[in-house]
Amino acid sequence: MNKLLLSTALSLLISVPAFAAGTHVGGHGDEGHGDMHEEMAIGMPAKGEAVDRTIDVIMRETDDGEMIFEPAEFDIQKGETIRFAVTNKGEIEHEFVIDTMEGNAKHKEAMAKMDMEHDDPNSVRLDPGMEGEVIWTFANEGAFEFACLIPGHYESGMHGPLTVAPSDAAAEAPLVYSTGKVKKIDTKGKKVTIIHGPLENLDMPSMTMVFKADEALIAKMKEGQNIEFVADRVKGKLTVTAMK
Ligand SMILES: [Cu+2]
Repeated sequence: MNKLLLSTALSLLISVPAFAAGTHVGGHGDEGHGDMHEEMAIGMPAKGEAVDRTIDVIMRETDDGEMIFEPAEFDIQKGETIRFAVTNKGEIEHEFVIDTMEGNAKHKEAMAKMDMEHDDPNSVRLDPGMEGEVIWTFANEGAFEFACLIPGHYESGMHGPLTVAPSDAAAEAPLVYSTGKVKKIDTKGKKVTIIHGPLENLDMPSMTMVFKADEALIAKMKEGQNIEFVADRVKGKLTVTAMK
């Protein structure tokens, strides 16, 4: 019983410095986080020259009393910069806002108390017959929403899903493994010499070459070991980027 208590106390003691170290790492992370605040979860405003594609958006009322956006949904790829060319073809004022669902819900609540006219880069408000635009870079994957937050309009149908999917670029590059034998390891220089088979992704034949590799990968290698690895160009240098 006493032994058990003792070992519990010991493990608590041991876990304290580990926790402190974890907090420290978190502190460093926050420095990077500062930059993140400049963009919203849905992304950030962009300039015209960055536009990858334009989506025409129409806002209008229907004969049966609904208010709609056309199209009714958007599918976007992460990293795309979109120009929403918005036209109000209705008889009353409308707006086009893109945000998270929570962001729109909060904003809508505020608008219900007081009809504010916003001039945020993630929105455009248009009188009947007018045209406007929102140019936006979708930096994050996720399920977002576009809406008109003028009181009553959301409820009349003016909202729809905006889905940001992973980019094709990320999907179309599966890892290509090559085979090889580790000839020499230079831990200090973070280099490894590999007698390798063809590097198909780099269009290179079998030979013996020196690759850069990070410490974690080098720690997994032994001279004379047969390996399956991914070779790629990183900053112009042949690098081992993964290993089985
Ligand atoms: Cu509206």
